Amino acid sequence: MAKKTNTENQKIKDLKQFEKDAKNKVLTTNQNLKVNDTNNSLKSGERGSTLLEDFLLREKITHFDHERIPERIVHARGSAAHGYFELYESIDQYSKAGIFTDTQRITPVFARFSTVAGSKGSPDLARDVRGFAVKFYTAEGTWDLVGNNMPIFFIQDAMKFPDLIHAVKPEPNKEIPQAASAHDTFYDFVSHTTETLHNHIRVMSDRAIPRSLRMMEGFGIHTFRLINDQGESHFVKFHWKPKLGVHSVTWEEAVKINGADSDFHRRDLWDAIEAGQYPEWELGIQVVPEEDEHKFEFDLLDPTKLIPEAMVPVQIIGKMTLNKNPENFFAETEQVAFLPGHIVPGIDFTNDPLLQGRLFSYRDTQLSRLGSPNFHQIPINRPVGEPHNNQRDGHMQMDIPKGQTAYFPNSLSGGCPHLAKMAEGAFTSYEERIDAKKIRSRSESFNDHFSQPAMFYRSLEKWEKQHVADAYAFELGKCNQEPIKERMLWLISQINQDLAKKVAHGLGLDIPKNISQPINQAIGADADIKKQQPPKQKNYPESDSTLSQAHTKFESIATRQIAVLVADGFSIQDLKKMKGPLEKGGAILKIIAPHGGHILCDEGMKHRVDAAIMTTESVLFDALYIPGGKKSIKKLKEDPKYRVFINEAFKHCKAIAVDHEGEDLLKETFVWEYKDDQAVFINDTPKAFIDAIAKHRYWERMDLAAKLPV
Ligand code: HDE
Repeated sequence: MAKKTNTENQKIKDLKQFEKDAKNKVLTTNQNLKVNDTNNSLKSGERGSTLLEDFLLREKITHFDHERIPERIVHARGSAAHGYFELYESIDQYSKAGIFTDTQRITPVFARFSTVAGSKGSPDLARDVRGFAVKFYTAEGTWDLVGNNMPIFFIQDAMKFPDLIHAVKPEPNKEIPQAASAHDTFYDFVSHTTETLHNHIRVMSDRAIPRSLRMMEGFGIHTFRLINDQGESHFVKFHWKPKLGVHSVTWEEAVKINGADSDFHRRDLWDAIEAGQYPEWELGIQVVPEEDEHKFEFDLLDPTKLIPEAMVPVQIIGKMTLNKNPENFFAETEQVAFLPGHIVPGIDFTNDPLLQGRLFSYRDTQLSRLGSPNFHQIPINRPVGEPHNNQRDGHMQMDIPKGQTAYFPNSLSGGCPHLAKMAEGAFTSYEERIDAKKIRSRSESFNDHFSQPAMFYRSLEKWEKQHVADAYAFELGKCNQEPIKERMLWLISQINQDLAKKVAHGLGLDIPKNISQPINQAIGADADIKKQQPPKQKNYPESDSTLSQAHTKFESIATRQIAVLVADGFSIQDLKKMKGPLEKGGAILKIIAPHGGHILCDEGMKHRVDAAIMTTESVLFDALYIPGGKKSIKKLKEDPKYRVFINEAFKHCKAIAVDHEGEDLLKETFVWEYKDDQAVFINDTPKAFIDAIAKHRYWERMDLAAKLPV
């Protein structure tokens, strides 16, 4: 594949042959019969009964009746886009994969982001892990890196996955709550399963409520292997780092965004791509030589542990750009099937027991979701290049395999399809030495469930720590069962005493001295928490700056949404002053006015309104600007919603700028009392405002903001 960065990659070309466009075409049945009435069924007389004969009605209704397929059991809610991956430098010392050695090629990708627990129609800002699945259509076959936006998982063994998911999903008797972990069954499970605590504290952090899908990291989680052309193996962890940095909203905003625009993330991804502001992530690897496998305090095969970047730095090797929205949601985003078992020569699995279970689950789930072993023939799932083998038939067979034979070996078809030679790039599994007993148990090396969540918490900034404490207090506050809350409190106290104290205060409970023995005994050996406490001396860094969002990128205002509050008569000179520099930085200004349609500036020109105030909310924006204009400000003062809008932006620690008469509107909000705040700009320069927007939020305002009503 030649190096090209437009949207015409090989996969997009392949998909084009399946696209259908009804422009200037006549309406037909599926048999291509022209139809001149699709509004009325065939009846016995104008007021008579419908006739069974009506094949047009039957075709239309029958198809409609069968339009839905089962949603994914997890990750049902998702959004996806096409793009490409390019390699910065060859890593042939580690891997022989073409995608990791050929810097001249661009590899088409299709990436799908998702929440885990909610149904297909659930809101985007649920507190949850985000799926981060990437399908690479490589020249040597499809590679799926099916990851999450958190570097670790809740459980260590696939055997526990149905329990975890049953616990977090809506409770089975009443199907409540939707897309929320804040309920008894989830915390019943978590409080009895200490291996969940590391991923769980991440879910309590801001990572679980991203500002945008474009502003979150991705992780392959498991340790994989890279295999070079000498057949040598290195352990590897995959990382995606967003070019825009990692940013989140606050929980209060998340709750409000879910009501104001439940498609917030989906819309944001779509709009950014349509606007040509293509999301980008760099791919990084952490490489560990085979001989260092046992060098760490934790087991590399344990998916509840990460390798601190302070111990093994992430080496950036390439970049993914998403530059094309799907043509059809169902055909592409819904029907795409990711399988961790899709790998290519140069990449291989490890014995991580979670990964091993996933290798079974994903193919199995596609069979029930997509209904046929031929799901790989759906256009979005087809590899680039034509696959050949002796698999035949099955529901919805789309190919027409030619010839007399469908077996191997054969002579009648000249032995074809023939076996690939190693020199032709055949896949062969890494020859790992195995000498073991068949055993159903957990390795002792997986035991420490507390050191890493503790390191995570220690690495956070003050504002991030507060968010974590608030999240625990919220989630447990929604639980009804006191013993579950107490158990959780005790476990949190084993991670960090200060954190536990804050949560206990929020719950109005004391931290128990110990956990209640009866529950412990009832669930068996797994719950013997003493075994899973960290031994006294652990060789972990005190903290790792990469675990905190305070150390992410704060360089750009690209794609930031700026609300501009105006009415007729606003100062066009003020707006011009801000608009040029903001748009130059890639920010998007949205005119919010008392009504839709158009408004007039003070020089009598018409300006298109992006949203009438009644249709939008402060939480949907990153920053706020109010230009002057006597008449405009007088009008804005009449509607209290503008004051709420401004107060909320302040409470959520956003940058606010006003010019000239805009000050008068500010005087009517509680922002006025804090007008010396570092991110409130009155008649200031665009640069000052831009620098504050690039910082994402002014968190120093957080303690004050918490006390303000809205
Ligand atoms: Fe998944 N997971 N998972 N998972 N997972 C699915 O496959 C499963 C796990 C992840 O956008 C399902 O096609 C098991 C870890 C993503 O289409 C299902 C276990 C990670 C997606 C399934 C895990 C993930 C899924 C449901 C424990 C991060 C969405 C629909 C052994 C590394 C992919 C489907 C998309 C989807 C099973 C654990 C990520 C049921 C059994 C760990 C991003 O097969």
